[in-house]
Amino acid sequence: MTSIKDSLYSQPLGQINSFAFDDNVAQVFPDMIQRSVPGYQTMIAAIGLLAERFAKPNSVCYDLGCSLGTASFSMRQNIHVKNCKIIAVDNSPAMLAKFESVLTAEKIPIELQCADIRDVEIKNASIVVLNFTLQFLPVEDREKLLANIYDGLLPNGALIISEKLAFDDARQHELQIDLHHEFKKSQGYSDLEISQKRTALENVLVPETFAIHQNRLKLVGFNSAELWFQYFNFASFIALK
Ligand code: GEK
Repeated sequence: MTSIKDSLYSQPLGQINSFAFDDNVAQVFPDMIQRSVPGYQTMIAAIGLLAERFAKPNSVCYDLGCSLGTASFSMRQNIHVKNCKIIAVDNSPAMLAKFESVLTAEKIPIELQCADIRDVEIKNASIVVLNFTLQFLPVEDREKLLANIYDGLLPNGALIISEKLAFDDARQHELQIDLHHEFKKSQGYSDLEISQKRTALENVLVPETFAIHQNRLKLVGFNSAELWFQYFNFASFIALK
């Protein structure tokens, strides 16, 4: 998807509002996520490979917090089984409008739902993807969502979660944040952009440690949850039912 360059935080802002997935963000989103999330393309490509492996005939693949649909398209490209559909959910009308504008009818249909992922019923799922979405839910709502996903997954189904991580050790935590900022600088973001965006995301994106994620996944029933990718404080894990 072609994208306008993200310069939303390039000028000094008198007041920095909390980050929201509005029209301005949707316009620049492909550029923003690509230059902000180390390894984003690698994770998207792997979601395709995982969908190829886990998607079952006559089942549903969910992309929760789909934004412009990059993970959905990667899944669709790689699913070869019959009678499978993708349900892509987001509560940002701006994101879904852009997603819809590039959506074509193909063998594996992609159904868009404008809804809060906390209200979506997960049913007959062979694979569920939360690619950088869980981090935006209040911490107290995360367990219920994951329990709902676990219940809706078929036996041997997979949940893929990608998240920004926190670290228990203070030195490591600071180091990883600093390395991420270096990554953003290498992608052309200025110190001002990095610092204003960080303020906007305060209390909106709440990272947790991998141990917390892993314990929660086990608590709701997943008997196996492991990291498959990490680049500084950005990681992706697979939980198996
Ligand atoms: C990708 N997965 O490109 N209900 C529904 N959607 C939500 C909710 C919620 N409660 N909270 C946040 N969102 C995508 C990238 S972006 C990640 C995901 C990022 C949506 C929000 O509107 C946004 O589109 C998405 O989750 C998070 O693979 O920007 O760092």
